[in-house]
Amino acid sequence: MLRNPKSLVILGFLLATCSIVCAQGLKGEYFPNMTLNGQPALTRIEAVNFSWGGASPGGPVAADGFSVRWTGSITVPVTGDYVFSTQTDDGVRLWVGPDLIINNWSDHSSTLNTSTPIRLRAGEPVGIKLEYYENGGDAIVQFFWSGPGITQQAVPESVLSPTYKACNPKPADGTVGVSAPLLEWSAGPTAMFHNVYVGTDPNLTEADRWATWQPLPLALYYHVPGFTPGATYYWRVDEIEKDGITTHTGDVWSFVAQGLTAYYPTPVDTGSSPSTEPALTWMPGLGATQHHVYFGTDADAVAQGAGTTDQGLFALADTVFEPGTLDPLTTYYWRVDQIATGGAIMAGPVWSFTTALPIDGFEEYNDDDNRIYDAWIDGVVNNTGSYVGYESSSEGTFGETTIVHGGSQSMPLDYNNVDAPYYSEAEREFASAQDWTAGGGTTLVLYVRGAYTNGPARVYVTVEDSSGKMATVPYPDPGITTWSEWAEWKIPFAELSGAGVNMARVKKLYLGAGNKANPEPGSAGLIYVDDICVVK
Ligand SMILES: [Ca+2]
Ligand SMILES: [Ca+2]
Ligand SMILES: [Ca+2]
Repeated sequence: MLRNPKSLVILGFLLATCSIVCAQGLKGEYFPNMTLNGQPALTRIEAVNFSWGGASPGGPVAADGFSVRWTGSITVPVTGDYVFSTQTDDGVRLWVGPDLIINNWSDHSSTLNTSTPIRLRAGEPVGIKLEYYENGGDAIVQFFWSGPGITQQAVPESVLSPTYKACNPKPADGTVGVSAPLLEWSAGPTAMFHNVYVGTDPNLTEADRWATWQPLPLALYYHVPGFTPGATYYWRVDEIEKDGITTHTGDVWSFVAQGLTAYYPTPVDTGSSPSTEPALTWMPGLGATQHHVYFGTDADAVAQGAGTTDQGLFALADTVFEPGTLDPLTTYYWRVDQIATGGAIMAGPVWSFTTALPIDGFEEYNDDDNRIYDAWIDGVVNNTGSYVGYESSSEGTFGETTIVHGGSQSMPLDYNNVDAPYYSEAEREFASAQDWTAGGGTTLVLYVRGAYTNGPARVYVTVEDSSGKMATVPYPDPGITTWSEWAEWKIPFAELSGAGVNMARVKKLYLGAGNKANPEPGSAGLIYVDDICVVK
């Protein structure tokens, strides 16, 4: 078990350094209409200095009939009077703090609008909201300032901040092997106070609050004695404005403290391996010189270091063990002992994982006789909005070779629901019916990843059995297409067999975006799929 960090004592050192500013620019949200309505089709961080002409501003946004809202704050370098102006085609309105200082919300050709002077104080962030729409023809939006020593020019991203949240965590989010128990971050631009939460569960609660109402400067440090070696910690900093009420809840960050013995196994302990050819990895603990690995299907034999489980010694830099091809839906046990200077052995804990029944890990596809789009039929053949693989091959495949969940390939699946038939799907038919229940399989698992430039879309899986019975399961959150990280998607067989599909006779698998039963115009984008498998 992990130690409850509440029991740790905070020595509590908070040091001021120079004012490190969080990610720079404003947050731009692009809407596929002229009224800033609904979900943004595109979100990005940027300064506002665009002359798009007759072109689209990017991503799925059309060249005409869109609107944008930029939000965040500005921090001026010198106290004084500042004048803001906008050059736009078409409509614009600008707020600085609570005040609407430019308002020309109408169709017009490129026009300069200028505010009256506003007194701003150095180092004190002020909220910015800039709204804009483009009707037709050319599109221009530029955000200028002038002030003490500054002639009229585009407001640079260095004085803009898109967020009020804490940022720049150190250790960086996801760092493994943290040995110095020091937490650092940069404050949000309007923060006066900070609530700090640290725990071993990602769902941080009030019980995990370490510090309250810390009136701190912009760059912050917490010194924390004695992390539990090898444990994963989650932390979050909530920023509170000077009214003491307005709170900007931070993102949850994590890190793994360095272990005293081998630690941080992958697959995670008691987890699963989507592949039956896994690479087992670990991190060396403090003072390791080499490792001794044990592996097998008998937990007791691994715990005792029986000869049948002995995989020999591994050099310090060689923290990978590849056991070869394993049986599907089988639990394996392994142990990594650490050998210290002088030969002392520090036995590791016995870890376990269970293999899945792989359905498609996309590893076998090439650019010759086994092309990914020949296995996964796309819109070129089925006339939906899908496109599987890339236009041209690289590294011997039309698949994706950088953004992968497992192995060295995943499937890029382009969807375009802007045009009829307003849904996009790829389909794979198995040569013979597959028994997904063999060996005790109960759940279909796949991994899906999007990108922030994508439009939101309902992603779905359809399974069809050998008698033509089909069932469709959508991912619960249409935002999944906009997440730039892998989402694990588990579909219990009951959701499919409940609709009459015989999971012992699976003939076809479909992956799609949109709603085939009730198609409506939607967005476009590119998602990745990997490690489709069945688990117990
Ligand atoms: Ca226009
Ligand atoms: Ca236009
Ligand atoms: Ca793969």
